[in-house]
Amino acid sequence: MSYTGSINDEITEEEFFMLTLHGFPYSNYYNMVKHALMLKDIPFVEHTVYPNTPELLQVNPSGKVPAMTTGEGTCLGESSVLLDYLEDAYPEKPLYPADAGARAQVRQLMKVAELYLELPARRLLPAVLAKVEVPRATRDEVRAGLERGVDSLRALASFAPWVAGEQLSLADIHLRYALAIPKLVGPAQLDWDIVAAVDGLAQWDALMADSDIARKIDADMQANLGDFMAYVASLNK
Ligand SMILES: N[C@@H](CCC(=O)N[C@@H](CS)C(=O)NCC(=O)O)C(=O)O
Repeated sequence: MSYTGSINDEITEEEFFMLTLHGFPYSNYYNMVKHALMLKDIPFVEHTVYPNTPELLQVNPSGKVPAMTTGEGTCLGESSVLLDYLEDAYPEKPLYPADAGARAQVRQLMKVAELYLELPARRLLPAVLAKVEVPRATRDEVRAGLERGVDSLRALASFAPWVAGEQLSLADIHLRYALAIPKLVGPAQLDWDIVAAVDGLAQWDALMADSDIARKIDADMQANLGDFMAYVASLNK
């Protein structure tokens, strides 16, 4: 299975020597890294490539999106690793607090968003994309799994105005794009709206959407929809 659509699937010489984000703009994990790159004003190029393709496997052995090549010969995978790399390599405009305890709380929010909100909801994503119903037992399991994330978010988030307090942090960026999956599958499969389920989340979500960076990422995402759906269709052939 390999997708060959109207995408730039060759790594150019320019991309090889510049920090490059590999993946596709419909991907929420890709977008959390892209958002951090833009917020930190780091020059980068985007290489559009879909999961598990030979081009992506060259730079990320798991075949998952996103991947990053640093321009100095280092290939990296896993979004949280890419985000930490950016903090280490580009310490100007930090997106973690300086205090160790506050940093750990930001990381805790990121973990909670990934493990207990994004990942349980992702189980329903193929069915939502294919517009088919999921068995009741699976939906109940996912809904129960999401409750852990929602309870954690209610307890940990301060929304004052950012999720971890007065400073915008990686927790905000991570949560915005992790939430994309429960926001999509909740109404479609669970008759449930996560944004309404947590006090303060709707206002925070609107605040996060109200920036030039978020608008650019959302526009790029919509522009990629056709290509992404062609990739999804190619998986079922
Ligand atoms: N743990 C990975 C998850 C990334 C992920 O699931 N990416 C999706 C695209 S949004 C993907 O590559 N899916 C293809 C697959 O799982 O084979 C990360 O944080 O980077």
